[in-house]
Amino acid sequence: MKEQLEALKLEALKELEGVNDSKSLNDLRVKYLGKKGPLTEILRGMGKLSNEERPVIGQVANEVRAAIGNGIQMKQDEISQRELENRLKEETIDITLPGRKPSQGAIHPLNKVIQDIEDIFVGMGYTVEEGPEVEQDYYNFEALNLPKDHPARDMQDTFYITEELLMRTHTSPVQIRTMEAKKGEVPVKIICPGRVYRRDDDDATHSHVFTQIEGLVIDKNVRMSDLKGTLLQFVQEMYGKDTQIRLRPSFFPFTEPSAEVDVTCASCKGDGCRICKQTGWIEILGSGMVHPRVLEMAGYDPNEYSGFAFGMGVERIAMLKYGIDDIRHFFTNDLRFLNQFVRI
Ligand code: 2NL
Repeated sequence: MKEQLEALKLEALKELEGVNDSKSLNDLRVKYLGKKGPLTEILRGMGKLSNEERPVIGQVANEVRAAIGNGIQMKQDEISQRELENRLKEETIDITLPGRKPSQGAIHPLNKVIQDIEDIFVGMGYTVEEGPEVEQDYYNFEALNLPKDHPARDMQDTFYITEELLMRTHTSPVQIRTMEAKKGEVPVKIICPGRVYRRDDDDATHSHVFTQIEGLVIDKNVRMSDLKGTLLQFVQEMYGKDTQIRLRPSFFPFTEPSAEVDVTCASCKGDGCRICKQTGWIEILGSGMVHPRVLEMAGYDPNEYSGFAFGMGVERIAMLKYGIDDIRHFFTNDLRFLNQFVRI
């Protein structure tokens, strides 16, 4: 029986040498170590052995089983290793193919100018407020001292949605809403950027939708000199330290007095050129002291508080800054235009 077991071991190990894949290896395991295999059969017959023989044969049988088992395990490791190497070889990615270069995006010049203006005013202690583009008649006109029969409130110039709802024509309603929310508290020191809408025929300098930034300061003892100093600081940060301003008397229904603000022409430094129509000055914003009736309607006693306000068209500021000759460029999104602003 001992010889039988040794022969079985040799046969199994010899057959193992020829095995080269997982399936044949498994077949071999079943054949020699399986329930119906010769080793199991021999072990089952152990009961018939004498008491002296049983432990001797038992030990040999265990050794044979261990030897075959080890052989199978070593072969299994060898096959697994080879299969892994084959898979790695097959799945290798060719990283020598040149990548596709992503095209670089850019901040839209209009957004860049909005950010720059916001930064300048935030630096002076202002906060930024936003509000709805679809607005109530009250906030867009009535609260700004523009009653229903006012000539400056031409139906022709406004996109109406209903009798009471319209597309805002300026960002002033955001300022009215902010004042209302603060319930008479001071200081109010805000700028309001946003899209506004006017019924206009589009051309090189007009667009029915454009971007406005308005500013508002309300406190005790706010004077016209505060307005002038603030705007001077703004234009010098925006256009350079040697930029000057001049205020011309003007009229808005929501400010009194009102002033139009010019800056020295950046192209000719004030000498006169085509861009400033030989005047040396370029108009960039409208401004004034908040009308007492506007203060009152928004919940601020005009005998106690005063304020200044200003408004500018961002496209116009951007056109002057970057020498853009047609406002429609901002909305066409032609990449030949936009790509010029990748590094601003
Ligand atoms: C312009 C002129 C201006 C204002 C806007 C304003 C807002 C409130 C009260 C009083 Cl809540 N005024 N805003 C004042 C003066 C001028 O804008 O030419 N914009 C493009």
